[in-house]
Amino acid sequence: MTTGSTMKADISLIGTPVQAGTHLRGCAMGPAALRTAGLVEELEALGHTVADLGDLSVGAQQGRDAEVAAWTRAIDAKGYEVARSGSFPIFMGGDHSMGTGSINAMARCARDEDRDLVVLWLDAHSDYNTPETTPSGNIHGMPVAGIMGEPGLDFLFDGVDRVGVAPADFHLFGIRSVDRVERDLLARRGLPVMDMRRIDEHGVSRLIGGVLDDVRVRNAKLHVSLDVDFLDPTIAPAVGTTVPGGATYREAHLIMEMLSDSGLVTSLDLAELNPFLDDRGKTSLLLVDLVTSLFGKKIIDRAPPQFGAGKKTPWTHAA
Ligand SMILES: [Mn+2]
Repeated sequence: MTTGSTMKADISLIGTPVQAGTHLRGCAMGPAALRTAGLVEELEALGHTVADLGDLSVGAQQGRDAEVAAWTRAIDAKGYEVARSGSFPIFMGGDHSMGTGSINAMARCARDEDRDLVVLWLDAHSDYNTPETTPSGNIHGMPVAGIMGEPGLDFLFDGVDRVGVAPADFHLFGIRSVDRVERDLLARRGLPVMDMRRIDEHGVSRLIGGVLDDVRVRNAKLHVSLDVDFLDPTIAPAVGTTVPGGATYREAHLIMEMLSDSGLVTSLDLAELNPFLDDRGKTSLLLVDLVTSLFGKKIIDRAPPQFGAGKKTPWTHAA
């Protein structure tokens, strides 16, 4: 099942309230906030079938690393089961360490179908630190490095049938905060980095269009991983790692509408929503809005305003 403007999707919501990957509490409330903001109802209003599978849980674990690893196992197992059944999984986080599990699940599905998995990682950060290089020590800054097999992160895949993603198929989009060591590693490994300067220079439409063309030609699966901090903090304050200069409301919706029109997306992460930091639910509501765009809702789905003959139009100056 993929997205598409006219296609009616079978969608499964999987709550992944992991917050062991960050030092800040609140991400565990992410799935509840998305439900409160009406995610199920809005998707159903578009004609889709939605099954809310509730939240996964991992129980008590010995320490932070073991806890994140347990989440990866749980998310990988459930995501794989859901996607193999033909449903479209929306993983509701939870901090971004959730991506190790969801992406591994989708990479396994792709392998089963003899296809490749392409990832669109929408984020202010490249999340390419390792336990050696990390300034913060937080695992939510490491999932991409883990997926790419960087040293010190194998523990994340403990007990998981691990399937990699080719570096050239992992598109980092919206990046504007990268540590020095990360930058060198990214360049050496060859991950495509579409930072904010490239987005300013070329525009969202051309860059996303390029990724979609590639996915289409290769009949690959496409996983979208949306970190709240991809968005500008003025429209999306509910995240512990805000960076100024993020995607605007219009850019974010354009991306979602292009993804929707393409019909190529096969799974989605909503990561890093921290409702504790929100302003009257505005970030949760925006995320729900963006998801509905991805599933076919048009911002402008009404006829343009009509103006009578001889009447002033907004673009005429004084007659
Ligand atoms: Mn992230």
